[in-house]
Amino acid sequence: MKIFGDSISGNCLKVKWTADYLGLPYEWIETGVLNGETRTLQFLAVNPAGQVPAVILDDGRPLAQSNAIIAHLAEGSDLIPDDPYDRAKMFEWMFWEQYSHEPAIAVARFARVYRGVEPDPKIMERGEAALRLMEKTLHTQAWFAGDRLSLADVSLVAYTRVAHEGGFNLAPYPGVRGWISLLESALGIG
Ligand SMILES: N[C@@H](CCC(=O)N[C@@H](CS)C(=O)NCC(=O)O)C(=O)O
Repeated sequence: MKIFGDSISGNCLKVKWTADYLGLPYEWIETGVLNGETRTLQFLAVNPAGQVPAVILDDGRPLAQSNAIIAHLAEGSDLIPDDPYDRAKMFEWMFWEQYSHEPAIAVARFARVYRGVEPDPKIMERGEAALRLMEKTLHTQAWFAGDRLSLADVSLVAYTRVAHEGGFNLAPYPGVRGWISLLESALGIG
């Protein structure tokens, strides 16, 4: 498998961490979002949307969208709960991550770290709301879906662990900080 990714991107790291956790062999092809490498004709043939991550599977078929890729890689593994309700909860959090978490927390980080500008205050409010919901959830459970590590955690931790780079203070979220440490050891990262 070939993974096209930019190492600065949490969406791309989700794919790397999932492949590493599952022991899947791959070739990482560093594809920069800041230097136009996602817009070359060669890369657009892999993902016409011009975004990383994208993979070319062993049989030659391409796949994009971080959460779709990790769902495919983890098919049949312990990263996807067997129980249908827990599995649906996993997807619930992964869809929420893409609509209500990543567009605030990753976008704030991109603005501050890579564009050198202060994020829109509305983005910061949205990010705080996402962190509050995660904190509340983690008061009553250790993992986001079921009773063990799943793709919901992998997906959510990617940008949560670097939320401070976007200007979010994680001090008021002890549950989130504890969960990040748990994830970092479970995935062997950080
Ligand atoms: N929803 C997509 C987001 C992909 C995305 O926005 N990728 C960014 C890097 S994190 C990118 O490739 N940006 C370059 C561009 O849009 O030109 C996913 O989860 O994979």
